[in-house]
Amino acid sequence: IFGLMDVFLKNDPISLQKDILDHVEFTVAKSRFSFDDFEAYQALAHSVRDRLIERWHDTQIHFSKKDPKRLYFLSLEFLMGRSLSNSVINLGVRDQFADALSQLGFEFEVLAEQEGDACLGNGGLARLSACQMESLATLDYPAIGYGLRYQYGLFRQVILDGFQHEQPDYWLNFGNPWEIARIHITYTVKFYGTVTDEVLNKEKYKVWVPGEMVEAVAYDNPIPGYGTRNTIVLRLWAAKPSDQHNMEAYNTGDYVDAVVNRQRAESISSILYPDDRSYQGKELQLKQQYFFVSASVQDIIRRFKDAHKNFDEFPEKVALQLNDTHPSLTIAEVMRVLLDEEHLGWNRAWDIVCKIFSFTTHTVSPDSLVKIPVDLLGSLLPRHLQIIYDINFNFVENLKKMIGLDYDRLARMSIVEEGAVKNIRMANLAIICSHTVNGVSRLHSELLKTKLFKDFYELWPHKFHYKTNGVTQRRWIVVSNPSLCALISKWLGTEAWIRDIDLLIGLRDYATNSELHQEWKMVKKVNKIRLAEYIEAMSGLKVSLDAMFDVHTKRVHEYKRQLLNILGIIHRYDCIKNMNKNDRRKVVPRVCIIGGKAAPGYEMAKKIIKLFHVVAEKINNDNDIGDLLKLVFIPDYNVSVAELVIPGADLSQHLSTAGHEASGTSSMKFLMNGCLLLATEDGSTIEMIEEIGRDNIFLFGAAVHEVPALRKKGPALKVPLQFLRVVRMIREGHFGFKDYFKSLCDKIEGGNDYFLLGADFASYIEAQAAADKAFVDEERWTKMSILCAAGSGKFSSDRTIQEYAEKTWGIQPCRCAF
Ligand code: 26M
Repeated sequence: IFGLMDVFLKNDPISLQKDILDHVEFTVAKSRFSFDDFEAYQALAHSVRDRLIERWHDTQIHFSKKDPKRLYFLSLEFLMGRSLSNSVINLGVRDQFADALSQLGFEFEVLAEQEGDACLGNGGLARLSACQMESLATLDYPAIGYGLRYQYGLFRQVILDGFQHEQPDYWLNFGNPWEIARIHITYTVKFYGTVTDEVLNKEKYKVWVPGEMVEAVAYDNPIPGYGTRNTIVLRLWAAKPSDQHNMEAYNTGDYVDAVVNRQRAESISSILYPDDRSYQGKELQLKQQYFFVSASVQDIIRRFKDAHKNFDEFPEKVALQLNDTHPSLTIAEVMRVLLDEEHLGWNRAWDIVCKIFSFTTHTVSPDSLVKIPVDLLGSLLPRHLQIIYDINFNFVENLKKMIGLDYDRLARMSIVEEGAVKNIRMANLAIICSHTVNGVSRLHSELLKTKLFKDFYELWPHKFHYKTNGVTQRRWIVVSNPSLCALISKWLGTEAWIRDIDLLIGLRDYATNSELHQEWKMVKKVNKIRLAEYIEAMSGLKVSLDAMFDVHTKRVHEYKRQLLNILGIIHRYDCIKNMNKNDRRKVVPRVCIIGGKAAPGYEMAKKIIKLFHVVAEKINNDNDIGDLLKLVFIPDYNVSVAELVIPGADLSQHLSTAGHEASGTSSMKFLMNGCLLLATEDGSTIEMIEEIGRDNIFLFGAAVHEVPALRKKGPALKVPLQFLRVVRMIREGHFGFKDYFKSLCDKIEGGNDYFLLGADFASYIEAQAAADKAFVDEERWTKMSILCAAGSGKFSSDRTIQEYAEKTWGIQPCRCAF
């Protein structure tokens, strides 16, 4: 079954076994006659890594030769998850490795489970970055990702007694075979100090004399494309002490203190900040952002200068993508380097800056726009503050000419927010200096234009665009749902959809084919069994495979309304309790699965997690209920858990109050896996309705334009009696912890219900009933499920990336020969 090509490429089972055993002996340093699963995983990973390195070198050489315009994707967060399965699939050697391993007495799937997740991000934004990197590689774009190599990724969530506790995620403890330390690629990053004037050839220049220096070391993470030799890189920076760090201390003779102090430099890249959605002006976080920015900009400029004599061609060769405002100091840093180090002069430097930046925002809420206190910025980065002031001065002067002396509007648009504490508005800086501002769905873009960035839209309508998010079908079907993958390829008669997702639409032709229905149901069953086994291993709970697996997994946030789900569950429970035996027989059994992390400081989100647990405790132990309703909380939800949960879901919930979810991307993964959606008309859901049709999704709730009026009603807002009843059950201690949940109840009653749970409750319950009704009609359900997957093509990140490449970045594929 293995061809000559495999032998030629040393991808035949014999060569692979030799590689693996060599790594067992020389990399893992174990006897090749005795090693356990984890050691086998390590050796396997290193064999894969060797192949990644080969291809990556070829890709680098090819890019250097062709010198195409490159995309630099700057993000402080990447949620990569595991690498093994994705890598071998994209390299096209999965079956060869599986075969080699089985001859050695190991099972590929078992070894793959040994790998821990790389969780260098919080949620949607970070996982999107990972999907986009994979699509960039697959579509042969010359791109490089830049990020931070946090020692501690996102906290591990542990549930004790129903409460969330956070534990550090020391993911590097057992080594990381997927990175290559580039100890010779280092840059010095400066902090603090003063700015002085200096004269050179009669021109005045600013010189920044730093007070502290830290070294940035590159760690390269190869990202292989699928169906191509191209392998691009995600370069992550780690901080290490600089030899020049605080020389003073050595001179004063305090040697031991000086060495200990040096070590503190490493803290800059030590921890990922958990999303608190309100920037608190933490110095370490700003330091982290600049550390990342400075190292990346030095690397980008060095690479450009290696191939070019001057900066004339810079805008034709470099595109910088800012993933939200977190990396927007890059703008000031590029200005600084071009002015103070390359001596280009303000006009030329500014001209270049205006041509190279594009900015994507991932939020709808004005509160989450990052502001940096001027004092903090001025002390840490004195030269950058000057540059930002200069950019702002020019901007405001020009603006006055265009809009006149409308002081309110000038104040709103200024980069500097005046007030008791002066702040730098990073979003304003990013919009002013970028040629393009992208939203992440059509609805999001409309909200940006009419609300969040209205003033800027009116000034520069041509800057505002959107690229609806997408996810990669390689990870979210091929890796995570092999049975569905095989089924799709069989019915389409080709595997080409793995690179060309539009082909999925071909499944529509078989939407009522009874043979496909049988196979489709089998695939879902296999995945439900896998999920049920996981649930039992984790919680001891046995769940019925006949029940509807109803999944609600995402970061816990009030706007995402996990609370609405819980209230709905209580309502369902209450209804069952009040039924007679006969009616109970008609109830559609459900397994309600919730998973997600709450930010450590987010009190209300943590209460929601606890509420789910107390309700689960009561319902799961109620003998009247049995298999009719079971509640499961999946702890520590992350990428690898998602890969298991999503394929096994019958129904998934996306309940954000309309106008609050910029896009949402998990819904896309569920859709691709033939899971039906119960959702509000928000974010990308609106575009999904267009693709799959209104009949194939359970919609509910107020539409975006109705939300303001509902909110305005306050205490006069009509809410259904059932809603009041379930809230009262919590309030009166039906599930215990009466006092603890008081504030939670207060927040959704008596006109305080900002996210409109009461207003949407009746409609939510109706949509749930519609889902129940559809589920018992197996043929109808299966048809809907097929149509969901068939219509999911638009939501591939391949489409998103192609749009960015063509319309925003101006880059072309640069394919390396096989
Ligand atoms: C803030 C302060 C301190 C530390 C971290 C943060 C922070 C980090 C990430 C704040 C927000 C962060 O991400 C926002 C985010 O994930 N937005 C989501 O982006 C997805 C991809 O575009 C969208 O699908 C979601 O709708 C959007 O909520």
